[in-house]
Amino acid sequence: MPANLTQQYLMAEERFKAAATHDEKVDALEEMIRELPKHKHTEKMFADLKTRLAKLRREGETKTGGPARHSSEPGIKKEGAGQVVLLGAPNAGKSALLGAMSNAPVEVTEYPFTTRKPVPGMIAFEDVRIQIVDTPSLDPQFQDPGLMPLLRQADAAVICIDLSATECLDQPSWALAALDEARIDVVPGTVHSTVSQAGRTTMPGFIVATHADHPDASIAMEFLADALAGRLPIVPISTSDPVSLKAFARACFDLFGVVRIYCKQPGKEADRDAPFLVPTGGTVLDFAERVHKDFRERFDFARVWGPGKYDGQRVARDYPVEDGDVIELHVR
Ligand SMILES: Nc1nc2c(ncn2[C@@H]2O[C@H](COP(=O)(O)OP(=O)(O)OP(=O)(O)O)[C@@H](O)[C@H]2O)c(=O)[nH]1
Ligand SMILES: [Mg+2]
Repeated sequence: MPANLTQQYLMAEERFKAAATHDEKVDALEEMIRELPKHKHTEKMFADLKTRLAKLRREGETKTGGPARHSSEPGIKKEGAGQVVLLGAPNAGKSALLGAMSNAPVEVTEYPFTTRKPVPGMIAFEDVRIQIVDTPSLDPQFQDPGLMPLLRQADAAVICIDLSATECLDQPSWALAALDEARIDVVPGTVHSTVSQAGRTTMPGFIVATHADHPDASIAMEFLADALAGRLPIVPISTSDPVSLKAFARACFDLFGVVRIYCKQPGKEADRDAPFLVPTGGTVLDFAERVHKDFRERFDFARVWGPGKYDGQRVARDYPVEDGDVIELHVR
């Protein structure tokens, strides 16, 4: 069966042949990859095009002594409770996930290499906003030079794996290998992102398994769990399943290791709009300090409302706070 190349593909190919500069060649080749009909008979062509693109991008890098173009600039300004960078193979569903949960101007297509620069967006977990950054794909043959620097300054990483992809079981190992090469360890739990003396970054994260609505997704999930052997938790999502998206938002929030505390002024209702975030295991004094920098010094006592407490219970400075507590501060 012929490859049945489309007019758009052939035009991109003409553009590639006529390209005079390196950037024009990369642009045209990226378009050829996007426009190539994807089926069994074009698999080899697809692989060849990707190899050519990787080679061209490497050449661009050596000539200019740095990333030629489309590189992710590190340092997206952080907003909300924390910043989570979404990483993953071309077409894994990174942009679709952020698009389903926010107003971020992501581009979603059925073709690989669609996202060319990082796009931040704000998602909600209940009353907390979390910043998610969509990124250009992590490709085994080519890595955007700005991607790992961008990741290093984030609070957490989420690796996107497509449960409907034939190579879904290989995706985690090469994503983790690319991270290892960049001296980044993504670990389960709520560790805060740190850099060791040897220059290795450790940050919390998990795997988000997309396309959970695919007919073979549950069996793929079982194999994926076996392949990961508990190294990272897996959160399955489908962009069409709001319950799974909510679970994703909670999993992101849980990475930050914080609890939500609501401030109440004497004689008034608690301010439920904007909780203060206090590290898990923190005390009333840690909360007081977040309300006002002088309150650590001026703290007298506090009253607490929350599950399992007497309403308005009087507590001292070392009282451990819990998620959802309402606290009224009394200062000298
Ligand atoms: N059915 C289904 N389709 C999905 C899901 N997530 C993503 N897709 C589809 O998968 C395709 C690729 O999604 P993208 O979000 O563009 O993938 P990406 O990882 O951003 O791809 P690049 O930017 O090229 O790296 C699109 O056709 C999406 O509509 C999902 O949960 N279920
Ligand atoms: Mg994308």
